[in-house]
Amino acid sequence: MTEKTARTLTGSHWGAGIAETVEGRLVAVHPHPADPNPSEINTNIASSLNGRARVRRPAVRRGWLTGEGVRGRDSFVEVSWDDVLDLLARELKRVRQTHGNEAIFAGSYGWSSAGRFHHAQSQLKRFLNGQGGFVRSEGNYSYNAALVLMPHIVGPFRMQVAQATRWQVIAKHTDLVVMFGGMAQRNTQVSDGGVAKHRMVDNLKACAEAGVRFVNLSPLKTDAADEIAAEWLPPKPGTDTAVMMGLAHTLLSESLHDPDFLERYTVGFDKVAAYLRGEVDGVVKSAEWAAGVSGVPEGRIVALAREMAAGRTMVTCAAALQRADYGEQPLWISVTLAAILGQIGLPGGGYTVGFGVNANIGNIERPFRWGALPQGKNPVNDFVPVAMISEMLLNPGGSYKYNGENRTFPDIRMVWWAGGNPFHHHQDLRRLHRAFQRPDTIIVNELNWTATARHADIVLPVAAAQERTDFGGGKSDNALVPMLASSTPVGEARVEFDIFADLAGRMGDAETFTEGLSKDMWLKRIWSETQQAADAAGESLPDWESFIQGDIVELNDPSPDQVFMAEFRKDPEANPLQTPSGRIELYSQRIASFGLNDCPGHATWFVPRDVVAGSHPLYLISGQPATRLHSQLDNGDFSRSHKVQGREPILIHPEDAGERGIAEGDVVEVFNERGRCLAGARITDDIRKGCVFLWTGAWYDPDFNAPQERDRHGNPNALTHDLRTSSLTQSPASHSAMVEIQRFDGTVPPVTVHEQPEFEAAPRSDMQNMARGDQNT
Ligand SMILES: Nc1nc2c(c(=O)[nH]1)N[C@H]1C(S)=C(S)[C@@H](COP(=O)(O)OP(=O)(O)OC[C@H]3O[C@@H](n4cnc5c(=O)[nH]c(N)nc54)[C@H](O)[C@@H]3O)O[C@H]1N2
Ligand SMILES: Nc1nc2c(c(=O)[nH]1)N[C@H]1C(S)=C(S)[C@@H](COP(=O)(O)OP(=O)(O)OC[C@H]3O[C@@H](n4cnc5c(=O)[nH]c(N)nc54)[C@H](O)[C@@H]3O)O[C@H]1N2
Ligand SMILES: [Mo]
Repeated sequence: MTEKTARTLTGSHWGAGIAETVEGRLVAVHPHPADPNPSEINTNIASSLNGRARVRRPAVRRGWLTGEGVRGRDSFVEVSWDDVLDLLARELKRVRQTHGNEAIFAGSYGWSSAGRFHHAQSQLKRFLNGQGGFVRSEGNYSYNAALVLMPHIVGPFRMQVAQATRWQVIAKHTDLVVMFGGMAQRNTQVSDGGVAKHRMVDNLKACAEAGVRFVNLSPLKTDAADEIAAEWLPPKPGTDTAVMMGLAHTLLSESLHDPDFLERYTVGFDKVAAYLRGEVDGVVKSAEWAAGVSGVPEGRIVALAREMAAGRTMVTCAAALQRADYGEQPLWISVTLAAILGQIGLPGGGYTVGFGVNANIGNIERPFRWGALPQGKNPVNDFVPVAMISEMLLNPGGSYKYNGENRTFPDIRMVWWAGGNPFHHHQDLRRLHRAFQRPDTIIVNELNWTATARHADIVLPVAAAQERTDFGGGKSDNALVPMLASSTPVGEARVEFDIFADLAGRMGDAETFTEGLSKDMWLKRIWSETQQAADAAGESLPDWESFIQGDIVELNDPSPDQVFMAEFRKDPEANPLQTPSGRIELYSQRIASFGLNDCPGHATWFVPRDVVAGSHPLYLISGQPATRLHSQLDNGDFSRSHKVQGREPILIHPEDAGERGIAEGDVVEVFNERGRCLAGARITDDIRKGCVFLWTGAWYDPDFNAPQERDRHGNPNALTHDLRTSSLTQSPASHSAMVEIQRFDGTVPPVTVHEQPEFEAAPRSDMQNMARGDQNT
């Protein structure tokens, strides 16, 4: 190593790493030596951080200055920080005075970067809370149906995740794990806030060595890790509820159910049983019926039901299943099926929603709460369910249902996003593009010129995690990670704290935001809160200076032998669930009382809406990418090395490809009534015939001159629908889209979104006439 080379620790949602800089420029992030299975996602960072797409200077949309143009298509004008903050302060004052804080939407959903202090949403929300508040969003894209449904039938979902049965318990006690939606190894690279040690593969290996058998019910074979040699039974997407009903019906008709468990721990079983027997809708939910619906052979469903009853069985359900039409149902029937088996609360038995959804669930937990930047109190009481963003912007004052309430959409004039990428994460992006034309002003804090930044009026360039000092701690991890700045911000990018401190000053009161503390003082304060929490938990942490200059601090595992719902099983009267009855609600009187026809009072089978419409033949699944976190680092070397002719890969079954004359490595066009995109063909029999699999997260790159504004890059949300799971939970339903696919024989256009947008020089007078957003209404 030369003197000009430095190595510092860095942290991220996908793991800690060693950042290597040469003369202050980040050149690589290497694996941390303590991590048994480090994620390769780190190898994207250096190339992405120094990539051509970085936002280098504050920028204003040209059309916003002139009162013309279309968001997402216009060019930008680069301006100075002083000018942009003056202009922003004027516009914020105008919106507040004219429309009130209820007209500001800063739900700002997104994963942002790890770090307890520089967390983008916390910074934005703290700033706006000090300015009179904003309309927030409720829930997440990951498991929203579970967040809203589960409290009615079992209890708070986040608690269920934190209390998941540990893998070492499963290795010891379980005979069979039946995995609906598999347990994708690629997804266990990631955990919100960080994961110091990737433990999942080793824990799965231990299970396989202990003789635990796995069945993978998923359209993608590789949703089960090689190590567990799972049996692959691919159902048609969206039919898991039917398969589980077929299993449940078999258990009942062969008297393999557990009447004592159902009697003591659940309510409403009689209603479910009547439904399964066909007494409600005339359809018997037999194995034969389930086979017809799902394509899983009848004989295998019957045999599997018997195998499940014969030993200790864990039923698992991937979060993906509830990110689909009627996504509440696979959750409810998973609980119902496990209750019928009667093993809930026993070591290694019952059900789990969330194994494989991140690195830590079932592997490790946080021993105490880490300190964090306080967000303050939001004076505005209004919210929208997270996936209703387009709906809200397109229907100000419109009414909608949510969790049994009738609610009204706010009239939003200003949208502010920091640390999320709606033009990656939301469904039906052409609709979102129309919705984004509505507000007066859209502000986006970004690292890169993503499609979201390109849809903004004001773009603020922010520093990346490696360009600021912070510390990381996963929400479900047992380690704290020093994150020492390894390079200076690219261009004129600034850390969010400095941006909001300056802006708060322009609004007349910097202190409400800063409390008179510098960044350094804030870090020490948050660390000292963390130290106090450690003390209370009987742990001790080093002082800030030794910690930040040192290595990862690993703490005790608080619950290595945890068994989900063990206390409830031991004594349901003393430890009731937080449901209306205190028991597992296989039938929910409360949900039934809402009178919703898309989510009645017990688990119910529904045919996905695109299947009913019948307009396109192939199921589109858009799971999480192995090579990055959602859209983050899409322009990094590792992510790009997996693209096909620069397009996102799409997995196609050989017979589906053959019927369409598509060969490996071809550029293909994927389309339906909502939109179209290009992608790169990867032909494999790991995917169920009749399904195609396009990874999420390729930066959306619409060609406004092409049919249906074709996305040149391969973002599946060009094709997904923007209907929610149901009117109970209003959750995103991205996994329920049908498409057609064809070879693309035209001239393959270059992907432009990894480059800078178009800039224009602005006459200075435009800047002085700013804050004329009213003309945009
Ligand atoms: N079709 C389909 N769509 C899906 C899904 C699917 O399965 N299929 N999955 C859904 C799920 S589960 C999720 S969680 C969402 C994820 O959606 P998002 O969380 O929105 O996706 P990310 O790519 O993580 O976006 C984070 C953005 O924050 C920026 N960023 C990073 N650090 C900072 C920072 O410090 N400050 C600021 N201001 N910005 C920063 C990054 O550049 C990036 O653009 O996608 C959802 N969308
Ligand atoms: N590397 C990496 N890891 C990640 C993320 C990432 O972006 N990159 N994102 C993280 C986040 S925010 C989340 S929420 C989790 C998401 O975790 P999940 O929701 O579990 O992940 P997905 O990849 O959407 O889906 C898992 C699998 O479900 C299968 N599947 C889809 N639809 C159906 C269906 O109808 N039936 C059945 N049986 N199977 C189906 C697909 O084959 C897919 O591979 O992953 C996390 N982990
Ligand atoms: Mo997620």
